[in-house]
Amino acid sequence: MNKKYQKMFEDYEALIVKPNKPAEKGNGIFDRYENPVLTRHHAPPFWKYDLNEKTNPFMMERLGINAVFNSGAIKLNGKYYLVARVEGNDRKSFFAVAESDSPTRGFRFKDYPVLLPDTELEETNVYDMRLTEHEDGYIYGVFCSESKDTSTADLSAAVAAAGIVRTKDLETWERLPNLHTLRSPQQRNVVLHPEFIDGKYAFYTRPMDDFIETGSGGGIGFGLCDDITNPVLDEEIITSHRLYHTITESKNGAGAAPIKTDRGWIHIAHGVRNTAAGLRYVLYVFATDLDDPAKVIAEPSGYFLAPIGSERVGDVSNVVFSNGAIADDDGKVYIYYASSDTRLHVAVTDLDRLVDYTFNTPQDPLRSVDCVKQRAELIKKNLEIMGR
Ligand code: BGC
Ligand code: BMA
Repeated sequence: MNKKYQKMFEDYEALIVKPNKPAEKGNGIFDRYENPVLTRHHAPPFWKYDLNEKTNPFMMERLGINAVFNSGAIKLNGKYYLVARVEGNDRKSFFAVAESDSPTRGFRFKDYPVLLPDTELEETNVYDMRLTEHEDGYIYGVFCSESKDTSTADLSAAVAAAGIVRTKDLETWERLPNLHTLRSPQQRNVVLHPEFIDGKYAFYTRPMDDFIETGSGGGIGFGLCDDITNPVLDEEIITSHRLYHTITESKNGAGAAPIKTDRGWIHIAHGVRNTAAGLRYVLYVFATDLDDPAKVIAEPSGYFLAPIGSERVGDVSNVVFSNGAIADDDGKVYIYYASSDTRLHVAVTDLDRLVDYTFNTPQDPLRSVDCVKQRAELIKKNLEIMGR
């Protein structure tokens, strides 16, 4: 191989083995890690360059990679796997599996991206896969399957639906039909619940009237499906609602598959509000009842994790988004979140902290005047402790 390519491969290897450590200033709730776990530079050079000097004398990238971000996550046979959204310079996304022995560093993509069975002929783009290890024995991947909306003259009109694949080894993927929701024309952010509910498959949905606007869609939905090989949902009950003047005012959506704790199912979701500078995406947390995963039993006030510093800047700035988390055997919880649709980070917490955060953080009182009262109570108690 040409010398320049050798250097490129060395740099790539150095990036893959780069150490990572918690950033210094945590907030007690979680610790961010310093370096992203996946970036566009983690795409192997042989995905981008033609390594043949004759056909590529100038060593050009022939098929560039623009970004590596929103990733599903799972631990399997002692290894950590991310199924990332990889976006080419052509704006099309695809999925690729990265593997590591560590949850916070060392992720290396398999030689080939996932070659999805081409069963949805109108599908133009795919992204944001949520992985669920279901009690039926399969690992499911539910993702957004986007097609052009041909019913209008608007060139950018699109239809979002939930695509479904399943696998046992993250190598061979069986594609099932897209989820059909009888009452919602569009769907994004659909997640499969890991257990049967009343003997049925249960999905978290995000009903929406339009491609971008949720319209009458009131929040994160929940519905049951009899047959996963012919997936149809009728009723979608709203679990976590969108609310005026909160972090979920414009939209919200499920993130990683919910984490089971002895107090309830913990959901790491995203909330979106609109601003003069565009949509702002943050992560938030809520818990639902162990026996009735549609029933919200706790919802801490405000955001759990918001974009800070350099996370705020990227292709779609002011965004954090998560569609994968791993609850490890030692009680640690790794939350994989992407910033500004550009790169993927990890934050770590543990089940005890997550449960404490979820059940002991006050709720949003929804009005400034009550928020000040809430804070004044905290200050009063603290001043007593401080002897003032
Ligand atoms: C993009 C997504 C985005 C969605 C809604 C899609 O075309 O690929 O990243 O979330 O539009 O804005
Ligand atoms: C959404 C998602 C993400 C993306 C976010 C911000 O609707 O589905 O893919 O991270 O928008 O652009």
